[in-house]
Amino acid sequence: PYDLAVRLRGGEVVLTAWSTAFTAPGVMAELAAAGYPAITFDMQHGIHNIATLADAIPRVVAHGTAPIVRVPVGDFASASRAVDYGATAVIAPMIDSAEDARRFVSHVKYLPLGQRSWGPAASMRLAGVSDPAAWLAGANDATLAFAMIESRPALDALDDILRVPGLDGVFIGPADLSIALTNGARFAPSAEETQETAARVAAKAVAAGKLAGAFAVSTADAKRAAAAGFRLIALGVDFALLHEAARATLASFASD
Ligand code: 3PY
Ligand code: MG
Repeated sequence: PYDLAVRLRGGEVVLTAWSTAFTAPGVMAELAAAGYPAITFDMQHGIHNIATLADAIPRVVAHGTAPIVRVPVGDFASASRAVDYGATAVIAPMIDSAEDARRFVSHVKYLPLGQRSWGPAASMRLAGVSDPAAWLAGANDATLAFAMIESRPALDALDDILRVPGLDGVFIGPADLSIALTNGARFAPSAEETQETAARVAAKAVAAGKLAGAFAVSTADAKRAAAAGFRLIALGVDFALLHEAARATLASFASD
C-alpha cells in the first residue's frame, strides 16, 4: 500500500474504490479483500471523519490496499491529519488557483516543499518505519498531493497550478467540471465536451511531469481515462456497488 507513488510514477493504472456511505471498517475491508488496489475515503461528500479514517485505514492496509483521502473544500488541516493517519495520497477538491494548490501542498509535505507539522506516529506504525529520520527523508516522495480540477478558474489557472512544487498531480471531477463547462445547465460527466476537456488536462499534466487522476462514473469512462493518460482512476462507489450487486442477485433469482 505504501508503494502507490512508485506504481503511479511507473505508469501503472491504479483503480480506486470510493468509500462514501459506510463508516464500518469491515465494509472497506471487504472492498480491499475483493481486490481493489486503492480505496478513497471521501470526507467532502461522504460520511468520513478523522475517527472513521483512523479505524478503517489499518484495515485496508492489512489487505495491501492503498488508502487515499479526499478532504472537504478548503480543509487543508484535514489533509495533514489524513496523512498522519496513514493516507498515501490526498485529493483536495475545488482547487481554483496556484495559491490554493500551494496552501494544500504546504499541509501535505514537510519542508522544504511545504510546512507539514510533525506527528506521523500512526502512519509510521502502518508503514513499518520506526526511525523518524528515515520517515522524514521519505515521506514527501511517498505521500501524494492531488489537486482537483473541476471549475472554470481551475482550467484557466491550470498551467500555474501544474508549476506548483510538491504538487504531485491533478484529479478530474467530471460532475463538477460538466456543471462548470455548461454554466450550471447540465450534469453530464460522460459528455464528449467533459471527457475531451479532461483528456486535455491529463495531457498537460503529463507534459508537466505530473500525475493525472480522474473520477469515472462508468467502466467505459474509466477505460477512456486510462487511454488518455490518467493513472489514478476512481471506479466504483460503495453504495452503488452494493445496490448493483443486490439488483443483480434479485434479477438472477427472478430469471431462473
Ligand atoms: C466530481 O465529479 O465533481 C467529483 O468530485 C467526483 O466525486
Ligand atoms: Mg466534484
